[in-house]
Amino acid sequence: MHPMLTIAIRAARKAGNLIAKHYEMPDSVETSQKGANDFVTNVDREAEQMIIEIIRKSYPKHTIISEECGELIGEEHDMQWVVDPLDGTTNFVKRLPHFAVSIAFRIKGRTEVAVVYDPMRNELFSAVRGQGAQLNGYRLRGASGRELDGAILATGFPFKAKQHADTYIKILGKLFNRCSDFRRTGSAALDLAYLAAGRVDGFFEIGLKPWDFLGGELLVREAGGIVSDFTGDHNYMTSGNIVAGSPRVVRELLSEMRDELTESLKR
Ligand code: 2AM
Ligand code: CA
Ligand code: CA
Ligand code: CA
Repeated sequence: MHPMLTIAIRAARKAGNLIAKHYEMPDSVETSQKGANDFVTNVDREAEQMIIEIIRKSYPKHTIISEECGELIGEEHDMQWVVDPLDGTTNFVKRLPHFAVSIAFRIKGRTEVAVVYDPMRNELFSAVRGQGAQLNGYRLRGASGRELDGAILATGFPFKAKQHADTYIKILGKLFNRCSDFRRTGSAALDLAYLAAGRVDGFFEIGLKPWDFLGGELLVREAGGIVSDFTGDHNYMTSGNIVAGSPRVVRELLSEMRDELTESLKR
């Protein structure tokens, strides 16, 4: 097995088990607010520390970028771990059992290894660049087929960027005429993993952060799908605007969205 995959799986499972344990003991969860509609708990931070410790033990010189503690720059800046210790904190806090650990390993900005782990269902999604995506050891090819007509689309509402609410709702309305239905699960990492597994047929969201989507991005690509920004380009590392699905679904999504996109969302 790819050595970094071994570490990513070990870290994701260990953090996931901690999260699941706290889920069973709600009294142990302390929630605080980071911003409007944006929560963090002691469990996010503990899980993050566990992951950092496991990575550091094997690769002390690598750089780690993680949601709660930002960038820990190592001597080897080209070797980067991008970590979301708990994606779906709002679900976790509300005791809705749908959240995950996401870990991506990148060399010079190219993702080599990805793991998204759902500890409540014990589902481990993993991918190595060029070697395919897997769910608990079974090969995934979910993102390779399908068209927009009749598709199930996962999305996230721009809960933080509410200045984009009107644009977002217009896009939603247009897409609703084509697709069969939407899912809004509260975990972007799992949305992308589910796309790789064929549980949904497309995904789009405004203003995500690299730790939300880098793990899921490789899963989608290795399952036959593509990931793009709202202009059909690859600027989503800065914009965080993501469209994903089979090549056909992405093409059709982009063409439906084009007229509704405001200038600020094309950047
Ligand atoms: P987080 O739980 O790691 O913060 C996309 O919707 C992403 O936004 C989620 O993956 C989630 O990542 C984050 N998010 C933060 N607050 C949210 C909220 N109130 N509702 C949904 N997602 C939220
Ligand atoms: Ca968060
Ligand atoms: Ca997240
Ligand atoms: Ca998080």
